[in-house]
Amino acid sequence: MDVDSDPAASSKPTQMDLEDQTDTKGKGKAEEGNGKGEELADSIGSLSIGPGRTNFKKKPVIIIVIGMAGTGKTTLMHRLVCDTQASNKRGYVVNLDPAVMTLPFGANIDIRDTVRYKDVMKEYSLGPNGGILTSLNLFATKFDEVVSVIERRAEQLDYVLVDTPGQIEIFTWSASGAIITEAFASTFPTVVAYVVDTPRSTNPVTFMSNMLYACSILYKTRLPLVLTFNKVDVAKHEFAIEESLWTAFHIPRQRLITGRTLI
Ligand SMILES: Nc1nc2c(ncn2[C@@H]2O[C@H](COP(=O)(O)OP(=O)(O)OP(=O)(O)O)[C@@H](O)[C@H]2O)c(=O)[nH]1
Ligand SMILES: [Mg+2]
Repeated sequence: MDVDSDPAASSKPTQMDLEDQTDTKGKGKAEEGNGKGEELADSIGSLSIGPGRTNFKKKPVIIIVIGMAGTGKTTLMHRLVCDTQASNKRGYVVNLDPAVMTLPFGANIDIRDTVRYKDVMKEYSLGPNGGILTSLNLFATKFDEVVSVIERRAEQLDYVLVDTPGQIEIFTWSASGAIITEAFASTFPTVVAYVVDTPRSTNPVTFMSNMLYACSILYKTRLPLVLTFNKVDVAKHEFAIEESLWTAFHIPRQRLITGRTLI
């Protein structure tokens, strides 16, 4: 019988045949893969990702100082300005209080340079609160210019400190307050520093009403909020950092900064 003509022998692949087949298949796949890999590398190369091509820009952190009348916002601002200078940080100061008589620090942007609060009161026959509100509304219409001034200097700045009027509701519940806060928050990392007058908050009722106000600002602005217990040289703040106090009222405790702002 002719061995070569054995159908079984011719159809059964030898070990070598199998290896050859695997090699050829593997090679085929590898070549195919290489082709795809090159294609992928080309398309990645065409994307504008690379060390020299990133367009991430350094942005300053905006700190908006908000608090009830007389809680010490301007004094805290002064301390923050001194602190940034002392620690070689580059700060930029914005005053949004049109009714303040004197500032203990130099403001880079001052609402009083644009809107004269007393003239606004006269022109629109308004009382003091209406005057502040209208001044802020007028200033808010030009706030994109303030943001672009800060944007132009963004690379050279670490912090932008913003003082707000004592009439807290004028800033937190008015359209202008929302426009200003959102304009900042949509362009820069923004934080609210809510100033608490510690001596005036030792009474539980006052304390809770103050904290609820802080919560309303937190939920309205949807920005990180730092509770800043001020005037602790007059009354200690320890009662306020009791964990049980916060959990009992289901109030989100963000971060507490405590310190004396008046030296
Ligand atoms: N003892 C003490 N007094 C302070 C402190 N901070 C501010 N004050 C005093 O509180 C008063 C009000 O301070 P401001 O900084 O003007 O308060 P404000 O919140 O800016 O006031 P408005 O802008 O009018 O709402 C001033 O007499 C300050 O000297 C503090 O840390 N300790
Ligand atoms: Mg002030």
